[in-house]
Amino acid sequence: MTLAERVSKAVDAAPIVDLHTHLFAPQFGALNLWGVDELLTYHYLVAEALRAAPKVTPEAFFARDKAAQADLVWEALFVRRSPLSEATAGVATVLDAFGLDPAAKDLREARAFFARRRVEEHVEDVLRLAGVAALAMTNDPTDPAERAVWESGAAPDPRFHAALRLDRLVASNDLASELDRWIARMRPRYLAISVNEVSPPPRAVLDACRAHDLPFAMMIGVRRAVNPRLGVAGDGVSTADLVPLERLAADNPDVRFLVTTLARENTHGLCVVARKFANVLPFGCWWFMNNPSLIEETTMMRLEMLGPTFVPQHSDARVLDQLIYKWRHTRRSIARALTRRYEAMPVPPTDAQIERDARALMGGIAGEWLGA
Ligand code: FIX
Ligand code: ZN
Repeated sequence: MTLAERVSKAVDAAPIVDLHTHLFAPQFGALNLWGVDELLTYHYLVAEALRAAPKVTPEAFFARDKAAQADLVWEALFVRRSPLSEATAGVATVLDAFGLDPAAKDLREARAFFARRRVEEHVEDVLRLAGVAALAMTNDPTDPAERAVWESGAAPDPRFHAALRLDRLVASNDLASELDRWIARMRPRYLAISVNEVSPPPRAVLDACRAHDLPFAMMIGVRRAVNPRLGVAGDGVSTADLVPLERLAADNPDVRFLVTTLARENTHGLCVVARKFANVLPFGCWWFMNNPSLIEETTMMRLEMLGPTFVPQHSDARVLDQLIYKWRHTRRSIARALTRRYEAMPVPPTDAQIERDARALMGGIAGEWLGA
């Protein structure tokens, strides 16, 4: 076997711990999204379809029901064009994994296939096909539908860990007691927020992290509603100043920070911050960074600057089936980056070394931070 083949084999076999998704355990009922209509109405694809079919206004698109939206996306991005973008290639990978034709002229066969699936068996099959052992959800108690599930006392599937999302909760009048209450109810593995610029979080957040020994995740660089007509597909990116992150890490050495940045231009700066502060863990290639070319480049850079002490990727999946493509595609990019670094070693790595590194990068380090 060549070095590249040995690395691919180890990366393919390593169990994934997915540090950030928007998935819900089956106990959350209709919040657990799966199937071809959900796949095709993913906001990444909505943005691409409205670009490819500019005569359809966003308002006209969102006025259609979900199946009609999916039909339009299929026609614009898969029938009239080849699925070359990463989001479209992902749908093709998922359909192919289920033995469906990614070049079909309509969605009849795919819809019939998903209609026959039972949710419990589907969850098992997707996790197995994706090689995912555990994942983190995004749990926002200000969302009425989600809140109702937590308040009913539901216990999620133990592979789906809670992550308490603060984007809206931070506006609470009595944040400290809201945090206590939701930490007790959800038992989250970390607290999280996505921001445009880094600014110090409210004191109650850092206090809660300390009191409960929970990491604080910051997702930096999103500019919300750059084009509000597109809804969740309308968010953009800007480069952030990482000096406030250095201060935060320096001032709070007893708090662990999980950090990802959305701008490619921030990737290098975040590696430098992480070299200075062991309490900062760079994770994932987020959203506009989740492209094979950028994952390979980013993983190479992180390996060169940090060694295997970071989490190369998270899926950010919103639809269960996306786990299959997001992780299949990512594995290829990570294996390529790892192979290139091994090629730089004067003595080739043993199989045991390759396996150890692959396991740490794909799930070991994320699992330690998640306590999974
Ligand atoms: O803030 C986030 O967690 C983002 O990932 C989402 O807001 C975004 O819509 C998304 O799904 C990106 O992948
Ligand atoms: Zn996300």
